[in-house]
Amino acid sequence: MDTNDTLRAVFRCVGRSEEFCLVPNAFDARLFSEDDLLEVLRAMSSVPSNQVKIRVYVDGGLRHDYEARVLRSPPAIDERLETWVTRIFAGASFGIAINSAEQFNDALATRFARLFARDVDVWAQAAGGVDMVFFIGNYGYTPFGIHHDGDDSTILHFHRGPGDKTLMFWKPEEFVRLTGSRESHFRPADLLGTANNFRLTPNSAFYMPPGQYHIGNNPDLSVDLTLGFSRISQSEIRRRAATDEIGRYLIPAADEKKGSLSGVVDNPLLMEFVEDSIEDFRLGFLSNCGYSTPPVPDGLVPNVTTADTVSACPPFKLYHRISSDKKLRIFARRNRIVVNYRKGLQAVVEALNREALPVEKLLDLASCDLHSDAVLRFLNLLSAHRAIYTVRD
Ligand SMILES: O=C(O)CCC(=O)C(=O)O
Ligand SMILES: [Fe+2]
Repeated sequence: MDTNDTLRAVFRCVGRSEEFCLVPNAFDARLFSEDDLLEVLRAMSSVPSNQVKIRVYVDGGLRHDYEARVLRSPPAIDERLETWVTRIFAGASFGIAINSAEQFNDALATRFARLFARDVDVWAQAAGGVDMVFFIGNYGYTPFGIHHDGDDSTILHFHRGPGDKTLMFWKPEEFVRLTGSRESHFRPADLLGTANNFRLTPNSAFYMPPGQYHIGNNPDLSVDLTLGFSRISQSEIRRRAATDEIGRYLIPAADEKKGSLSGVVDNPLLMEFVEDSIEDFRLGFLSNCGYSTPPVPDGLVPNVTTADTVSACPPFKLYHRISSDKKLRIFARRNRIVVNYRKGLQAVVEALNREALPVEKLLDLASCDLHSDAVLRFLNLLSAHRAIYTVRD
């Protein structure tokens, strides 16, 4: 078996296996290296801070001042992780957790998506979103204690090192018997002898089935990437789809969260609206292989010209549908573009999914009902959202 087959076998556990699966030496730097994390840290520092989900712990405590420091002083272009860590934390024990990291390194997100796109039915197993999370540090025990991530959340670890990580697990009944509670437990030393332990050496892949209490232990500096697949119920899908849709029309006050819609919808018109929203939600989700967040746009400077050849970015595909109001709705990396129906534009979208094509050819395909400037603008929009790229020979 080559490396990719081994890794794909680990992904095939998602939604199918109740057993742990630890594979030492499962991958190498071509899949994921320290450089990928450095890229995430740099990209994070250049987006609005409300788009970043980061927690920074120093000597076991959550520290917003260090969070600001991490975001303000990312690694320089040629700075190594260890040097950066020393610059920021000056030898203190620290931990950084970064959620939704997929948006900050598209090459990395694509490499992982290639591994799970074929084997995980993301709509069935992860409609709650695929979340890429980094755990970085020499924090010892996970600073948020022995915890449970919900019965519907399946997590895979890709442990890069250089330090080892031990992950410790307790069945829920056992945990409650030992601690007298279902709450997180912050004194792991009390329970050490009772855990089921797995040691993740550098480059191990690990599948942890849903539902168990757990904690990590990193005595030495290590970098760990996890992918979480979260299942949600049909009613939760409905609620999220409708909330997403309504949210597009709401301008929340600065101190307010997104609008929310809960409960069963019993108004037929609203129900139709919700069903429509679910279809948009589903296609948007599939266009990003399930990842929760779209990639950070690649600047908005047009770069596709009539001299180029362009391609979709496999395994990501463009999705589209024609709604009852005769709009063409195009889904690209979890962005949505809605335009009046044009046969020519539909032909372009379908062609992009099939093969790499010269832009000239795409302009030809659309020429029945679209001006070439409009097609070029459309291609540049897709390119800015990383849904197509220019093929260089
Ligand atoms: O690596 C850690 O410290 C914690 C990992 C964890 O809680 C998880 O993957 O769900
Ligand atoms: Fe966890």
